Amino acid sequence: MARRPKTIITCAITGAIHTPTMSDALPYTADDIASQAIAAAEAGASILHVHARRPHDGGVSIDPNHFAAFLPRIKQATGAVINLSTGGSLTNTIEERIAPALRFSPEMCSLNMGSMNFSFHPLAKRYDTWKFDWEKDYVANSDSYIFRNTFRDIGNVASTLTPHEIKFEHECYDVGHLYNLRFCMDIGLFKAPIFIQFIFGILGGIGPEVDNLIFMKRTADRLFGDDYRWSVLGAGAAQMTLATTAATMGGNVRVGLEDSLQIARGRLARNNAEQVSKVRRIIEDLGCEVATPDEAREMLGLKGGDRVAF
Ligand code: KMH
Ligand code: ZN
Repeated sequence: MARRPKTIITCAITGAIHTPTMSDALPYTADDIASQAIAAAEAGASILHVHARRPHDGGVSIDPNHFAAFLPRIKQATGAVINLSTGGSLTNTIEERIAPALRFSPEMCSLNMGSMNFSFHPLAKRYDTWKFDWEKDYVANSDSYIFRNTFRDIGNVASTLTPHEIKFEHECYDVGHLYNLRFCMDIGLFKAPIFIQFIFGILGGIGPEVDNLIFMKRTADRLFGDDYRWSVLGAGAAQMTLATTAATMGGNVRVGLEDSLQIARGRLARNNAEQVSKVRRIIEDLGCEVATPDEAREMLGLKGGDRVAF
C-alpha cells in the first residue's frame, strides 16, 4: 500500500487582520513575534508564515527593518521554513509588499491569486474601547478596501522574485483564483510542484463549508493534476474543523493567530503554539504523521534554509 504523505503544519504568527485589542496573545513586538514563532516550530510547525508589525503600537508593517528584527532570531533557533507575506496591509502597493521578500530572499513567500473584497469590518462593532488609536478605523474601513492582485501585479511579483528561487504559497480565496493560477502556469510564471493554500471564510472569498473545500480540491485536481501540493486555512471559528477535514483528505494545514484568535469556539488561544499543538494532536489521532521542516522542504521542492539572505 502507498505510504500516506506526511502533513505539513504552517503557522501564521500575526498577520494583518487582527489587532492588539482583540487578543493579548497577538504578537507585535520583534521579541514576541520571534518567541511565538520559535515556540510554534517547537510544537510542530514546519513552515512559519510571518508578517511584521510596528513594535510601538502593533500596526501592520511592511518595513523590511521590522522583519530584520526577528528573522535571524527565528532562523538561528529553529530549522523551520520561513515564509514571508507579500500581502502587506490593504493599502500598500505591490512593490512595497514585495520589498521584504526581495531583501531577505526567503525559501517561501505568499502570493495572492486575485483581486477581491477582503473585509473584517464586522469585527469593529465587537469592541467599545481600543488599545491603540489606529485600530478602530483600520478595522472599520476594511469594508471599502479592494485587495489588489491583478494579473500584472502577479506577473511583476513572479518576474521580480523568481530569480531568488522562492517557492510561492499561492493564496486562493475562491475557485476563480485557481483558474487565474492555471493561466499563470500556462504562460510560464510558475514551476511545478506549486503549493496552493485554499482559503475559506474571509469576507469577500468563498465560505468555510466542507462542500467548498471538496469543490476547490476537485477543481485543483482537474486543473493541476499531480503538479500541486495543497493546504487549507479556515479563517475564524472554521480553523480547526477545516484543518481536520484537510488532514483527513491527505492535505496540509495552516493555523495561527493571523487567521483565528481562538483555540475553541468562544475561547481565545494563549499563543500560536497552542493552536499548533492542538492541530498536531488531531493529525496524529487521525493516524497521520507531521512533516519535519526538511521533509516539508523535500515535499515542496524548496531551495534550502542556507540560501536565504538573513
Ligand atoms: N490571512 C490570510 C487569509 C498574505 O499574507 O499574503 C491571508 C494572507 C495573505 O496570509
Ligand atoms: Zn499572511
